[in-house]
Amino acid sequence: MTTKTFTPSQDRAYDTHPEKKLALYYTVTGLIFLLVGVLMGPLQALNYAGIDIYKYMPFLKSYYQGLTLHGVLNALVFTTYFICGILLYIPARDLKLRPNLGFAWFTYWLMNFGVVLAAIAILGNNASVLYTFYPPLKGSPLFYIGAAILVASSLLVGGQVIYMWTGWKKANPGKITPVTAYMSVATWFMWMLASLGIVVEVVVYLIPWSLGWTPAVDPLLARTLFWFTGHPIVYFWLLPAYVSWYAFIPNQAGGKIVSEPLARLAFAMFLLVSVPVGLHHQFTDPGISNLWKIIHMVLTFMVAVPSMLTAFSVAASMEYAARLKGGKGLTKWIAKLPWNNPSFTAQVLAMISFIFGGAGGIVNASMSLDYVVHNTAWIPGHFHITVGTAVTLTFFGMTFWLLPHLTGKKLFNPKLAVASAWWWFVGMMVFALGMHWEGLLGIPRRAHISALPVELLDQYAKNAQIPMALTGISGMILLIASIMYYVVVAGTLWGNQRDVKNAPEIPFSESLAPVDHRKSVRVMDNLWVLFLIAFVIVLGVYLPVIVPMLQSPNLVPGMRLW
Ligand code: HAS
Ligand code: HEM
Ligand code: CU
Repeated sequence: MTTKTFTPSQDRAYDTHPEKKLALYYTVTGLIFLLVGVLMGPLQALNYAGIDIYKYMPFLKSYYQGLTLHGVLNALVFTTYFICGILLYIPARDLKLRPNLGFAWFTYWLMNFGVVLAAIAILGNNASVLYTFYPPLKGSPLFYIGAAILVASSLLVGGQVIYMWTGWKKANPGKITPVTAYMSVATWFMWMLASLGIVVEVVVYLIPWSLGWTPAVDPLLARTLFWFTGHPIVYFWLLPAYVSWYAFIPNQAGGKIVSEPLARLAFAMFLLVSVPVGLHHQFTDPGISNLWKIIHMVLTFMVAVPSMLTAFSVAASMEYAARLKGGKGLTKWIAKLPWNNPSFTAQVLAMISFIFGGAGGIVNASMSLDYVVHNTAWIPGHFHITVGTAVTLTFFGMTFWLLPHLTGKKLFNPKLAVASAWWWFVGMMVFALGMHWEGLLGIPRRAHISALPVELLDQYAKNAQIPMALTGISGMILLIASIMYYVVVAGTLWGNQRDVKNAPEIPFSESLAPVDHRKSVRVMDNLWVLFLIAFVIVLGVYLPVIVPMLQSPNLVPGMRLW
């Protein structure tokens, strides 16, 4: 008789669901890149307080090398890894399907390869082109090739999710896609369409140009293709956070999704109108007709609508949960929410930051107001309470259940986790106040102002002492918040024993009412059709902008300013 030997507990954590390990690798790799990117942040915040410490940083050749690392690692690399981790794993579990693991690991390693190429270029100071890499700034080809591979890998992950979902539809004729899978698949469809611009920009123009195969590029065309993707990419970051707010927060609060059709509608709308709005980043660019700028502006206001739906719907789900627990009054019920749950708290703080981030976005979208704030410190103020908090802090909140769920290890020090969320939230709100204010006083973004000659810096500082001080202080608060958060992550991953049986499950929420019989829900389930309509809208608003650029190109050779 043979006795069954127990494998080390380490292996058993992934026995039932080997895709957990994949999700863990994707998300933790993303967090590691974020750590490097985030460490640049306080240096930049001090710059905006007029304090220059770059001379003490021998590993950074310039402010712009650090800023490229910060923007690329945080906004492009961290987000993509994290999203590929969760938006492959979560819909697969919702559909009760297993991804093709061989293929999924291939996409993970491919992504690593791409990021290493880009990192070699940036760390070698050969691609200090910032995360928008506008030509005629010309970086090493490794940077563009790496970026292309990063995007391509994410598309392969999305392709796998859409493929799984299509298989599920075939196997379940007449059934409605479960809501969490629906939201995830819609997000991937949106990204498939959104990424077209950057793929064409990089593959057709920038790679051949950086390799010296073509002598020049058209900066306006490149910028237009960039923002074709560059706006909807913000929804590629935001929608996974919305998945969590709609699908998990009601459960975490102790309630249900109050309106599932509304959740589906929000995602259907994002699929339709996220992309045809990119010109709101180019209001000041010459060479584009005002008519098309105005059309993109109006569509931008439309794409704010599903976010407003989300605000009311998610708040209602939380209120429902709180009232179930006896919460009363106009606002008193808020106290009944589980504020000691770090995952919940981080995400609700993220939502609150987004009320201000969204309001600022509407200001930016209004053409005449954008002229006041464009290219000033206001803009980084705006996006640190959107991507830097609404999204990042939501992802932090998700890790507080996800890492225990994936590894079977208890969350390390939940009180510290709650504190890290509050410190991040407060730090970013102070940061946003300082930066928006500096922007209104005319202080430019992307400016190494702390290295200016004293007389010039004094001119800025004369009016802006308070906001500059706020920005500097916020950088220190955020440094502390980051340390706290990473202690929790490291403590969870390396400091605890596994207890797989008691690990938390995915907090899928139930719906308050069944929705399958609803006609609107059935119509919205045709994501391929929505995708095709979105494609037609995009052609309609982009061809008239891009065709004239192709007809009269303004070609410029590259330059290296660093
Ligand atoms: Fe933006 C620039 C317009 C949303 C990110 N944006 C940027 C840049 C980034 C960025 C990175 O029109 C800089 C790019 C660069 O480097 O040049 N943005 C908008 C608009 C929205 C918007 C209209 N942005 C985002 C999101 C981002 C993001 C989301 C990242 C994730 N943005 C602009 C424009 C520019 C711009 C111009 C160019 C400016 C220039 O001059 O360069 C909208 O989508 C916003 C809609 C959002 C709302 C808020 C809804 C609120 C919710 C929270 C509810 C709270 C609850 C809590 C439930 C209407 C959903 C309740 C709590 C309880 C306790 C009960
Ligand atoms: C830019 C600080 C975290 C994304 C900046 C700037 C500052 C800053 C001061 C403006 C630099 C300039 O315009 O010259 C910080 C601090 C952070 C932090 C103190 C927290 C410790 C994040 C996070 C994200 C992010 C979490 C996204 C996930 C960006 C991006 C830029 C930027 C995309 C624009 C870079 C560019 O203009 O090329 N950050 N940041 N930051 N930050 Fe952050
Ligand atoms: Cu935008």
